[in-house]
Amino acid sequence: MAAKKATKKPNVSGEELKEYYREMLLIRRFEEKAGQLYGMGLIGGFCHLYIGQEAVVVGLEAAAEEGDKRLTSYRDHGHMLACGMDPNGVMAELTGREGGYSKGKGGSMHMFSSEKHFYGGHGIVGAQVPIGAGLAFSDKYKKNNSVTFTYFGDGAANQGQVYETFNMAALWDLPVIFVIENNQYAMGTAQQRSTSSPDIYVRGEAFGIPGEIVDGMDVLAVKEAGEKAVMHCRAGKGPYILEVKTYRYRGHSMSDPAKYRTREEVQRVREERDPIERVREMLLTGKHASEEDLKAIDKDIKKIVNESAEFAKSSPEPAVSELYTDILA
Ligand SMILES: Cc1ncc(C[n+]2csc(CCOP(=O)(O)OP(=O)(O)O)c2C)c(N)n1
Ligand SMILES: [Mg+2]
Repeated sequence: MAAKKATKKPNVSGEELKEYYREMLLIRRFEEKAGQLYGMGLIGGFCHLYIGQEAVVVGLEAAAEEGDKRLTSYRDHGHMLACGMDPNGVMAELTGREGGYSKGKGGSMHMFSSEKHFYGGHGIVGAQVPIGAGLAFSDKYKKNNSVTFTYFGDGAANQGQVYETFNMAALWDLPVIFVIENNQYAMGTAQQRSTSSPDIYVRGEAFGIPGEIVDGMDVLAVKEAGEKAVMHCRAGKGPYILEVKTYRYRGHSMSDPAKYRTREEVQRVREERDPIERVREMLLTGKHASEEDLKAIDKDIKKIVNESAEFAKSSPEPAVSELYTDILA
């Protein structure tokens, strides 16, 4: 049973590092923009931001190959952008417009892309976990060597259906990577108030599922752990658990009063562990990029994000007739 922390850095080129910087920055700026649009009343309903956790999904996507699948909870915009979904379609969905991925009828928590193998977007805590094992079952059945990244939170890890899924996934050696995005809080409840052990991945031991802890603020550590997990799954050895220790900077959702933690706690993580700053430093000190290069990337990202907001605002609301389409009765 592997129980070691992933510390060794994988070798990546300056170009790859720059790409991870770009992808993490896209998620952060996109979500900051979504936060603004929410404040302006252009986004309604639930909206859960991923800011702070960017290295998790970017690192794991770097370990994925075409055909691999992914699905997650309601905190899902980062996953969509990282797997290559179009920022315009995501922003238009957030604002409930026709040009959105679910034609404006799903909103933040309910977007899908079969083209990018993104299976949601799930508002019910833990609901995506058995679905992820189901997708992995289909891949195993078809013998296509794909893996499914099934993301869920520390809070979701206390759901019963997670353990029913662990059992089946282990029993049938399903190619599924369970990614526990441990951001230390489930809404306003700190992990130590809800969870019996400081590490969650150890629960896999009861089912014979190996796992490990990963520093989720370090995109390279995440990528390396992801590659190991992917290799395990593709070799037909069954599921793997990655417990990625991360942190969300924003509230649980846009309506979070944030009374359960201090500002200083958040500020400390931002200053000492920020995943984007970390890569920025590496790029500069390793001379893979100059300040000018990084400014050009920032500018490019800003343009993409602004365009997505413009696209969203100019896309019409869904027609009334759409109320009766895509409905399962
Ligand atoms: C079955 C169910 N119970 C409760 C809720 C309300 N709820 C929404 S998010 C959440 C916390 C989940 O926390 P975690 O799994 O750590 O994910 P995070 O929000 O930190 O990403 C709860 C209890 C829900 N949506 N579904
Ligand atoms: Mg959490």
